[in-house]
Amino acid sequence: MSGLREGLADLRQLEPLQALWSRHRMVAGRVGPADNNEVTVGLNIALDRLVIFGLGLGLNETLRYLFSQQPSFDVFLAWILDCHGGAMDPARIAEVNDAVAQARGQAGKPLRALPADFTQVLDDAALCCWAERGYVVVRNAVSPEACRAAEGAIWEFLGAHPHKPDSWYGKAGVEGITALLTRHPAFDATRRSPRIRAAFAQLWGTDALQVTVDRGGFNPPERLGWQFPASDIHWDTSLALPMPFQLQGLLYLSDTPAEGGAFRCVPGFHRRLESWLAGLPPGMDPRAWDFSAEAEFIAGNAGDFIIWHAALPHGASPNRGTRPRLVQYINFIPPTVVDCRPWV
Ligand SMILES: O=C(O)CCC(=O)C(=O)O
Repeated sequence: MSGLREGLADLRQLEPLQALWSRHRMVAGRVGPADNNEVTVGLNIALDRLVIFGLGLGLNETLRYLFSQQPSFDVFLAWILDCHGGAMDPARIAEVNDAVAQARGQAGKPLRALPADFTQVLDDAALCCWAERGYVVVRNAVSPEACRAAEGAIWEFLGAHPHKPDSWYGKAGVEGITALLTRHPAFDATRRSPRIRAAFAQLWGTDALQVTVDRGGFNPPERLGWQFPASDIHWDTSLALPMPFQLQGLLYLSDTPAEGGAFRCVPGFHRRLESWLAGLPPGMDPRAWDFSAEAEFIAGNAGDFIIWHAALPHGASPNRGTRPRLVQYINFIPPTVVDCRPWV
C-alpha cells in the first residue's frame, strides 16, 4: 500500500480521473463548453463509471461529493484516499488505467464472447425461468462465511444487534431501507464471488464485466410507530423504447421468507412492457400504476442471489416477519455499455 504522498502521486497519474473531475467541475460550476456529442457523452459516462467503481467508490457518493463540494483536483484525490483510510494499493490504480485503455479500444465493438471453457452456473431450469419470468435465483451464490461477514458488516455499521429489536429502528446509517455502507472488505469479498460474476456473464454472454460498488439494505419488521418506508414497486430505468438489456441484482444476507420483506417483481413483464405501455390510457403515468396485486414475492436464504431484468417492475416489500432482512446490492455491467436514453 502506498502512503498519502505516494497515493496522491499514483492517483494523479490516472488520466481519466482528471478528465472526470474536470467534466464534473464544469457541470457543477456551469463553466466551459458542454460536449453534447452522443458518442463522446456515452463513452465519458462509461469511463467515469469504470474509474469510480474501479477505485472502489460508490457512484452516488462520488458524484454527490463532486457536485456539492466542487473540490480542487488535489482535494478530490485526498478525498479518494481518505475513503480508503488514507492509502491505496498502487496495483489497483494500475488496473483502473488498464481497464480504461481496454474500454477505449472496445468502444463501439461487439461484446467479447464467453470463452469456450466457460462453466455455466445457470442450468436449464434457471434459464427457462429467466426467459419466461425475467428473473433468476442463484442459490448459495456466496459461501456462508462470506455471507455472515457481509451481514456482520451491516450490523456493525448500524450499531444494531440481531437479537435486540429496539436497536433496529431510527438508525442514522439507514435511508428508507438502504444501509449507507458501500466500502467494506466483506462487501468487496462478496462482489468477488465467482458464482455471481459467472451468472451475470452467462446472461450478458460476455465475461468482460465490471462490478458496481453499491450499498447494503436493512429492512426491519414493521411495528407500531414504524412503517415500511421504501418506494413502491418501480423501475430504475427509463421507459423510453426500445428497452435495452439491463440487469439488476441483490444478495440476501439473511434468510428471507416471502413475508419477511422479500424482493418482489412482476414476472414476465419484460416480455410485455411494450404492449402494456401502448395500451395505457392517454396521459396515464406508467410509474403511477399499482402493480402490488401482480407482484411475486421471491423468498430466499442467506447467500442466495437474485438477478432481474430491469424492465420488471420491482421493489422490496413490507417486512411482516420477525427478523430484519439484510441484503447487498450488486450488479455487473459491460464497461462500454451505457444507456443514453432520455428519462421517461
Ligand atoms: O431491496 C429490494 O428488495 C428491491 C431493490 C430495489 O428495488 C432496487 O434495487 O431498485
